[in-house]
Amino acid sequence: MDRLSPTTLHRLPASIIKPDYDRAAVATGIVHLGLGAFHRGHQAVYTDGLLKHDPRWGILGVSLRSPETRDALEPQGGLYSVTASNGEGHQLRIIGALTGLAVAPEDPAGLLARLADPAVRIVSTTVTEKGYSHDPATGALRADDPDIQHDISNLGLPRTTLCFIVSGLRLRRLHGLPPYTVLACDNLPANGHTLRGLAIAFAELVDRDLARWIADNVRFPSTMVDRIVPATTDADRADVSAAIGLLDAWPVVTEPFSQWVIEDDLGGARPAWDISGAQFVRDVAPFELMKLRLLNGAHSTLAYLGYLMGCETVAAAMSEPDLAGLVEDMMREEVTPTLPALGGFDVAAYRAALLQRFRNPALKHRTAQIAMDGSQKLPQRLLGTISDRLARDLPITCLALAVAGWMRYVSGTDEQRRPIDLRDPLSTQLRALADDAGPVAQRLVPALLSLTSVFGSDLRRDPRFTSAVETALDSLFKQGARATVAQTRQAALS
Ligand code: CS2
Repeated sequence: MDRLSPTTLHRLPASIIKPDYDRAAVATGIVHLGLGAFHRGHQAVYTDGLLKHDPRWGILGVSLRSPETRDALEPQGGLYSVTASNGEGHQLRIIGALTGLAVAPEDPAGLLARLADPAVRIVSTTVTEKGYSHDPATGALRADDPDIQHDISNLGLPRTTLCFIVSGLRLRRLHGLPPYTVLACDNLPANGHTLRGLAIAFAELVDRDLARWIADNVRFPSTMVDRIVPATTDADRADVSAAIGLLDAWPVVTEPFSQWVIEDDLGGARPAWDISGAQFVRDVAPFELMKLRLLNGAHSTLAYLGYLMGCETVAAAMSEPDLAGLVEDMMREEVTPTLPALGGFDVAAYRAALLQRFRNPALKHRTAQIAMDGSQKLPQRLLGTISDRLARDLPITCLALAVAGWMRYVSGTDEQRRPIDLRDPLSTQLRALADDAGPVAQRLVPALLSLTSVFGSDLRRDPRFTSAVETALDSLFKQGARATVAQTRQAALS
């Protein structure tokens, strides 16, 4: 089968949406760090819709680790397909926004040179929670991280996102160029603000003047990003290639829904992404909180408890009535009351839409994929909601079970005693704590709560929290996830 590429593009059926602009005339105005499926199914799609009107914003897509995506997309001239499907129908679109592909570790100095290109006005990131080299509970830089330590003395050969951003800015300052705007697109609260603090903290370790220059001159708007984009599977490759009659080695399969809310603080470098449906707003915080606590909080709950119940995907977890009911109750009763009012926004409709999105049978979104990196996700997805509720002395029954679900998951084996493939930057520590405590809630809960980078120091001292999590984990160990979910749901309702 021939490859999808600029020379075969014309062969595609008319029903497939194709780039409606002259790709040869597109300049590279954005360097994007973290070229995963999410970026290609989200920001790159918004940018693709804009290039006809403004060709300054092509994207150099950078992988920070593996060459896989570059190797797959280079022979395709950067083209790939995005399939948006709700299980009943689907729409296929070819995205042409990637003007270049790079693999950072292969040539870090070359990437820095690109960052110093005056045509580049935005550097955006989807590097996942762990890519920020920070303590998720406090937002503080992990200055002792080995890669950060390496970067402090090798500014010209960065390994970390923070060093690429800061070293790129340093070069621009040296060359008398204006800085770029840094656009964080990860699921972190106040992502832009957080990244700004981390970039300045990193810069302070190497050059205080540079740190001040960054603080005074560089914009770091926050954004709320939302689209469910599971990792691409071999089945996706085969299905998409059959549908388009050309081989697409790295397609994106996603849902029709997409949302991007951007803090309107991009300075002069402001691509008109609103043409493609993005919203520019003064304050992103309420949107972020709503999305992180409702969508991502529910996602992680479905991931841990669903995995333990033997569900491979989110859609399968949603077909378990008690689990779907528990998540719905949690969103309505426990999460929603902690959210600030968003004038005129219908939260009940948003929740209903989320449940529908989770049920999308076209998405093979693996519970194990969402379960990854829990130590970096829990604080903003579940623990913040819990702290807010405890401050108002409100019950946390479902939320505590979700946290216990994570603890059961990191204990290392599933209910059939099969090993769980634990992927987490703290996996060594988690495994050691779990091995030491054994499958005993009264030991494992305090052991895991000692991780202050995840739990901070207040929650572990709050008996309302510790006893709720202990009770839930004890039941998960003794009765299993299915019975615990059913009983917790009954208890929460009564
Ligand atoms: C998911 C998110 O993998 C995960 O942890 O919860 O990637 C989720 O699909 C997106 O945030 C949806 O916008």
